[in-house]
Amino acid sequence: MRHVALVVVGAVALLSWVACERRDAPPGSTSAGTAAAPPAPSSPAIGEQVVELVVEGMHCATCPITVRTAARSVPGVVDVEVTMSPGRARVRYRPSETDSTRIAAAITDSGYPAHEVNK
Ligand SMILES: [Cu+2]
Repeated sequence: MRHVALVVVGAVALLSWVACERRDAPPGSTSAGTAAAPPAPSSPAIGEQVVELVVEGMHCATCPITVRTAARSVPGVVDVEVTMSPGRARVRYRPSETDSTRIAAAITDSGYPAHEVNK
């Protein structure tokens, strides 16, 4: 089963995910400097966009990890936040490399039908 195979990867992903939330910074932004008023955690950088997707069928703790892994596998995706209830994926991506349709398709292909919130 997919879930069993993902346990090890999932544990690592979950740890880095939690650590990432504690840092309140997107991965890769290690620039130290002004301690004052860093940008909000998920605010897109210049040239990036954020799309919120409805994700159906998540039912246990590993499901969001599967969804996140699927979305992150899409070239151009920068960061992904997944919540189980409600089932949502907030995806930050570079529109020069991918689009919301491809991201939704990748999540759908992983077993969780996904579509944009407003579509
Ligand atoms: Cu599950």
